[in-house]
Amino acid sequence: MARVEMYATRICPYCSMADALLRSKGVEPEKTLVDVHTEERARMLERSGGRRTVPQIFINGQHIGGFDELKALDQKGGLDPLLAEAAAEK
Ligand SMILES: N[C@@H](CCC(=O)N[C@@H](CS)C(=O)NCC(=O)O)C(=O)O
Repeated sequence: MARVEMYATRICPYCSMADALLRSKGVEPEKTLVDVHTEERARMLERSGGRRTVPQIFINGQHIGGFDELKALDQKGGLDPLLAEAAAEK
């Protein structure tokens, strides 16, 4: 099973939609709430190449983008194979 990370905030409709899509695939994303843990926002910007909106989603460390990109990836059939990839051993 892949490791799915999601930078989010507590009130965020796009985060909720991303969460629902991932859960529909049986995946529970590891959430980092950047409005609670504000020090993590800099890390999100660094990892996402400067993207400021939430969510920012990573699958096995690969930056996917926000909800729109996640949904587009699913619609072209690319999400399921990524989610099926095992997370790298740490
Ligand atoms: N196209 C983006 C839209 C994300 C978005 O607008 N998120 C809102 C929160 S739900 C946000 O970050 N707003 C703050 C901002 O635009 O700076 C996606 O699909 O993720």
